[in-house]
Amino acid sequence: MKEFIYRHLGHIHKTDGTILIVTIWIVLVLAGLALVFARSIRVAAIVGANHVASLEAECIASGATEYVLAKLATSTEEETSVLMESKPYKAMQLGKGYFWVLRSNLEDEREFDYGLTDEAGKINLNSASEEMLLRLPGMTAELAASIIDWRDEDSEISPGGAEDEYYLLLSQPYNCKNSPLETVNEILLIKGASEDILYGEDTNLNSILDDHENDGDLRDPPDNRNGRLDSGFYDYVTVYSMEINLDNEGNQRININDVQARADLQSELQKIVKEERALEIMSLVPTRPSYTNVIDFYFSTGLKSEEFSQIVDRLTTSDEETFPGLVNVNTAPKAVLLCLPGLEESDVEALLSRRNSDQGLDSIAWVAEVLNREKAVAVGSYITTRSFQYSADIVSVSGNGRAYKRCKTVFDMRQEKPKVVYWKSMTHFGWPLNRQIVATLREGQTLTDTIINMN
Ligand SMILES: [Ca+2]
Ligand SMILES: [Ca+2]
Ligand SMILES: [Ca+2]
Ligand SMILES: [Ca+2]
Repeated sequence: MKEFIYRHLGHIHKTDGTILIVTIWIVLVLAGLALVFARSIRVAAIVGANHVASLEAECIASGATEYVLAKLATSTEEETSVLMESKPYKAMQLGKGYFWVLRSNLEDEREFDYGLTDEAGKINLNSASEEMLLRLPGMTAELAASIIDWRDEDSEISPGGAEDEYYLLLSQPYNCKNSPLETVNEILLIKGASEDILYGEDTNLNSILDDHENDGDLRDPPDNRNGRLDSGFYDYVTVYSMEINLDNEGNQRININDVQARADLQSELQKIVKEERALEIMSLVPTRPSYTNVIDFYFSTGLKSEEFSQIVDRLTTSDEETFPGLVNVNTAPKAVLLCLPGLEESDVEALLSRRNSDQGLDSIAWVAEVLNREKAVAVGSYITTRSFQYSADIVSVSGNGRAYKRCKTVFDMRQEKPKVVYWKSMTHFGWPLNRQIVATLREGQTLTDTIINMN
């Protein structure tokens, strides 16, 4: 009996132990599950919050695009310089977030610049001559020749260039385009082109010498660690600049090479000078004129500078409806002016110093005053003082600093209502502004002027 009781008790104890262990396991498993759930809910919450932040940044970027469109739509002819001002494009608050319109500062690689970029202040890859392309910083003879072959209709290979024969033998073959480039980045498809040539050391395209762009091979990109930003020609080229061959009022111009237009030219002259003077000028116009451009007309007829500046907008030497790629001499940076045919460093310096005086720049007449006859006529067919296309490098950030977006948008103002002709996400190039901005927002603080102005 005793034995039986002991055995039974023993059995009871054993069962208790098992229950305890099972209970502990169940508790452990439940606790584990709770932890797993908590974690996955936390992850889901973070993912959700990040998604919301990402949408917020996207909305701010769209808002910024509308803002630029509205600015362009309400600007008048005289106000185009206002468009270039940086103030309205720096840390603009929209909802809880912010946006910037970043502009490459070609003067100083340590300071950010903001505002719209004038596409007419660049060299147009579709209309520039090989000689002009060759003058771009970092351009190679091979690439310049290949750009010409890429855009010309024929299949004749120019020296150093490439047509179908080259492109069809690539491991991923494609045809030579034989028509104009539609985007600047299309250049990367052309023989001899590379991101290295196009962007140089400025791989995040902010025109600032960032730490990783000046540390040699330590971090990407490889750079020469010389303390200077050796950038490519990306900032100096476009495919968008295009102007209409109408005067500032939208009227048809007088083609001074058209024999039929003599009477029109004379009456136009009489609007600005006395009849006697008009006849004097007309006596110098040959019966079959063939002026290279309006600057050629200016020198050939001995017009006075003030006469020329009053009439130049009314004149043309071409029946073409549009001119692709005219360079706006009022906005083009030095490197672009240096690409104009026949100009030397000293000519460009003279142009820049005259331009800085900011007087009488409303027509190309001022260029004819600064350069000698030969040089002025040589550049006369490539220049303008008007711009119809602007681009905006928009950077937006959510109010909590958790997400940002960057996009490049090109606006065309040839019609009454400006329109977007190009849009591309640039977010993959990374956050281009000072990191302190994002860090501050992440800490839940608002941006102070000190942080906004940090470079
Ligand atoms: Ca071709
Ligand atoms: Ca950079
Ligand atoms: Ca590096
Ligand atoms: Ca460098």
